[in-house]
Amino acid sequence: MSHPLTLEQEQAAILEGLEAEQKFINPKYFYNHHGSKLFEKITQLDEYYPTRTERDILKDRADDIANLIEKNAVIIEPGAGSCKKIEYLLEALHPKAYVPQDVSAEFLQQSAERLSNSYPWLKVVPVASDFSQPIEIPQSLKSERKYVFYPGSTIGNFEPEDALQFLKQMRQLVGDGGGMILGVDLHKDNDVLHAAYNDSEGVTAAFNLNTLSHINEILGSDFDIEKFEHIALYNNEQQRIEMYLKSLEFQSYEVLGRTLTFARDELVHTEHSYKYTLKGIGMLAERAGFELGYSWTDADNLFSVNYLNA
Ligand code: AVJ
Repeated sequence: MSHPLTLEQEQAAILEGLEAEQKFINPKYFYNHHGSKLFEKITQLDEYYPTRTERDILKDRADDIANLIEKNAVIIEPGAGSCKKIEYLLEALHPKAYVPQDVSAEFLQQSAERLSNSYPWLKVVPVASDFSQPIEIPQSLKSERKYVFYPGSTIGNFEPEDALQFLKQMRQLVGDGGGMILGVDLHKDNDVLHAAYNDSEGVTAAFNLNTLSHINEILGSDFDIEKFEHIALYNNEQQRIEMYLKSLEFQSYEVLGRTLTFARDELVHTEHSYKYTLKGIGMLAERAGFELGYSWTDADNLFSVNYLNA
């Protein structure tokens, strides 16, 4: 089941990133309580198109998506959190069971109970586990048709090779005849992307800087968020948003017996958010043992919801 890191292991992993030649902080440190609230705010910004665009595709295309999926199936959602997005599809898909997985056991339990109450006909089977562990499907559901639901372009946070490994795992999980519903943000005009990650209200900046507050809690350090600046730029060649925290001056900190220094203008990497073309999604799907069955997009081709057939 779950294998959370000990505090010492977690501190060591963070320090390793801060002592690397190219300093980095794992993007999972965006999401403490405050960070999750900030992300919620991001999803409501005019400039941040992915969340509302995906929602509209899921709502408008629910019946089309359902046409490709067998009724009374098992829908598995890795990193399901609030379990909100599956609701756009539940009536149309009419699965037998929904298996949301998340690291946060308590939050997951609450979300699962809310869903159970709203959909009395649905069997909700929450699985609290670490992301590094394979998702365990209850024995009683193993022989049913299985589909993975992975919305939000969360796959964009993986390096391409890791995205491939993840899809291969999902392919194995659903088995022959199963499939996957995958939300992926699309490669597009640089200005639109730039605005989405450099919003005028500074919410994304606060979200990025909050990682320092979060790791301060874990390390007992006192990184001064006033002395860092949010940077987000689109790398057109690599088709990814790159986010960094830039040190505004030379800084030195004593952390757990180590001395950490930041040069003026030094960048600490915090996130990659890869954008794909439909062709790229098709190639990735195939390498993972799926075939791209269908892609639904919005009228402006900002975002895609894809059905991958196992
Ligand atoms: C949750 C990973 C999809 O990449 O757009 C939002 C996170 N980072 N603004 C994304 C994020 C900066 C988001 N994902």
